[in-house]
Formats: sequence, C-alpha cells, structure tokens
Amino acid sequence: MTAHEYEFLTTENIPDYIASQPELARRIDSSNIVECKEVGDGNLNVVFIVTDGNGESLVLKQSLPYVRMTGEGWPMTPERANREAHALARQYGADPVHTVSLFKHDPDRYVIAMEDLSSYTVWRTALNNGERHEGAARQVGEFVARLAFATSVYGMDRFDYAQAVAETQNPDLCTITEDLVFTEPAFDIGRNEVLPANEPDARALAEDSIFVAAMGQAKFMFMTHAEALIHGDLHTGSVMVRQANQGELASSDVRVFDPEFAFYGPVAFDVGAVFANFTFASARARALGEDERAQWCLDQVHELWEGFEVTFRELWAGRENPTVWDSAHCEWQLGQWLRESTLFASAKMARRIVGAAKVTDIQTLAPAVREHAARAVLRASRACAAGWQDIHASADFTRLVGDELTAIGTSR
Ligand code: SR1
Ligand code: MG
Repeated sequence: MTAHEYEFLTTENIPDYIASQPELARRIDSSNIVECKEVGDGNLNVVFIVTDGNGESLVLKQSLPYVRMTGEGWPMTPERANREAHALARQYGADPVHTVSLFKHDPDRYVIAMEDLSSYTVWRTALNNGERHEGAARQVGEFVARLAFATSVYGMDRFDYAQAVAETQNPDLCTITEDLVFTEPAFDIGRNEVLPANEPDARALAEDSIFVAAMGQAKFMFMTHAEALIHGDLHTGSVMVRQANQGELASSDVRVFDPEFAFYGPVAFDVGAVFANFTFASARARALGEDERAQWCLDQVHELWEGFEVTFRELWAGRENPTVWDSAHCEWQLGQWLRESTLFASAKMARRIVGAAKVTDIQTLAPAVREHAARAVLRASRACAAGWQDIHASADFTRLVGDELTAIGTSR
C-alpha cells in the first residue's frame, strides 16, 4: 500500500485481480494466465499485456501516484487514470474506428483495461524503423476533426458543452504541459539537457525574445481556450499503426490511445503536436542520409492537415447553429487552427530537444549526427515561433521547417 492506499499491479497479483473483476474475468481465464508482461514505455504509468491459455489477451494500465520516468520524487495524481477512461469513452463516441476499446475502468485501483493492440506497432517505433504507413496521417487528421467537432459548441448543445468542460478539468496533467512544453524550454529549472555541442543552440533558443513571446501566447491559449475535448498528448507514441489488408491500395489501420492529458483545450494543440513529431521523424531521416524519406515524413503534415480539414468541412453541415456560423466562419476557423498548429508545433519541437522528456527519433541517433538534427529542429522551432501568423497553407509550414532541416544534409 502507498499513501494513496491502493495496491499496485504486479505480474504476481494480476491473475487474482482479473478474477476479482467480473468484466475482465469474462474476457480472459484468470486461472490459466500463460503470460503477463510489463510493456510500459511511456513516462508515467505501468502497462501489462496479459494472455491466457486460449490466446485471449487484454491490456491493464495502472497509474502510479508519481511520475514513472523520475520515480517517487515527482508525485503525480493517479486520478489521471480516471481522466483517461473518460476521454477514451468520449473519443470512442466521436470516432470508434480510431480509438482503442476500453473494457473496464477501476477508479479504486486507478486501472483501465483495454483491448490488446499487439498486432499494431507504436507509430514512432514504425517511423524510426523506416516504415511508411500510408494513410495513417490522414486518419489521425480525421480523428482530431471528429473529436473537435463532436465535443465543441459546433457539434453539441451548449449546456452539454458547459457540463463537459466542467467534468473534464485536468489541472495536474495540464500543469506538466504548461511547465515542460511552454515554460521550461526557455526557462530551465534544472530539468533541461542537451549534448554539449547543442548548448549554444539551447542558449540561443532561450535568448530568442520572439520565441519566448510566442510561448507566452501559446501557453495562454492552452490554458484558456476551452474549444473542444483534446487528446492533450498526441505524439507518434500515442498512435498505433498496422498495415491494413485492402487489396492493392496501400492503407493502414490506425488507433489513438493514451489520452490521460485530455481536457477542454485548443484543437490546434493536438494538430501541432503531430506536426512536430513529423518534424522529428524527418530530421532523423535527414540525419541518416535518407533525404527522400525525410521529404515523405514532412509530407505527412499535408496528409494530416487534409484529413483534418476535409473531415471538419464534412461535419460542418451538421453544426448546432448555422446562422452566424456559416461557411465563411468554417474557413476562418480552419485558417486560424492551421496558424495555431504551427505555434504549438514550435513549442513541441523545442521541448523534445531541450526539455526533460525526449523522443527516440532524435535520442537514438549517434551524437555526431544527433547534434545536427537537434540544432535543425531548434531552428525550425524558432522559425515557426517567428512565422506562425503568416501560415496560410500546410505547404507554408513544410517550407518553413524543411528549409531548416535541409541544413542537416549539408553538415553530413
Ligand atoms: C512528466 S511526463 C513527461 C511527458 O510525458 C508525457 O508523454 C507528456 O508528453 C509529458 O509532457
Ligand atoms: Mg503518454
């Protein structure tokens, strides 16, 4: 037991735990568990895949009362499991095809049980391995659009919206984002770390008054723009991909998971997060000398944005109030979100290079090339911070970022 008075899951006690939960005991034979492995690779929680002798399996994810990445020195509310369960249910309602299925939520032990997606690969891993999952970016764009529409005042009754905003407050996890994503890249409190060769780049970022001003704007938007229920941590490690079997058409199955950071926030925060992650994947490819692949990774920005805007326009026909919210408003909103996505992408790029929680796309590069990739991403971040208000098409974003990433090639 901990100060929070709940028992942590272990490979030893999981069979008894499943036996005690009728919704789970129906799905898997707790008396015949043949494999139980801890597979959590995130920064916060423990995750087990449990399999019985009949080949039935499920995933158990438990929130600890602290941040797994650092240990007990960084306490963190386990209530995040409850936030995640709620968000999964809402995301399933908006887009069941792209959401992992929730089997059971146990608010006493802060456990959520979900379908096992072992036949899928974490998208970041797939990208790091050089895989191309065609159509995946478009589907993530569709997912963000469906969630945004269904949970905003465009797609729901305003009283229901007010209640939803109140029910989805997630200040503990939002504070992590406010600190790590918007503040600390420029104002280090001792958690930042870069290669010695990148120290001048990190200093230049922190001394860039345009970047700092942009982060102030981004942080304010994040904390106050309760536009829709957002995933809140939509990086390529929060998406699973699998090659779909659809004849000759290259296509992918896509599932979004891990929405423990979900709250009512700016829609562009989710879009921008994925833009930044395509930037990391592109920088990695460029650093490895795979220039054509680097372009493909960056082109996923267009794919995602097109999936998002096409889907949002389709949903627009069913909006709640078509009087003042006419088609001109829809186009204004999309343009606004594209610009804000660039601003949030800027924040996300910088935090993953200098901040506490990094990404394997960059970290697994040998230091001699990582230095150049990290520098280019920081320059791309600063370019986005300076130019976000002038972005009018996804091509403007890829041009801005692509210009900085090509420098990696010249340094090889
Ligand atoms: C302390 S948690 C660090 C990061 O991990 C999560 O994935 C979020 O991105 C968070 O910022
Ligand atoms: Mg996560």
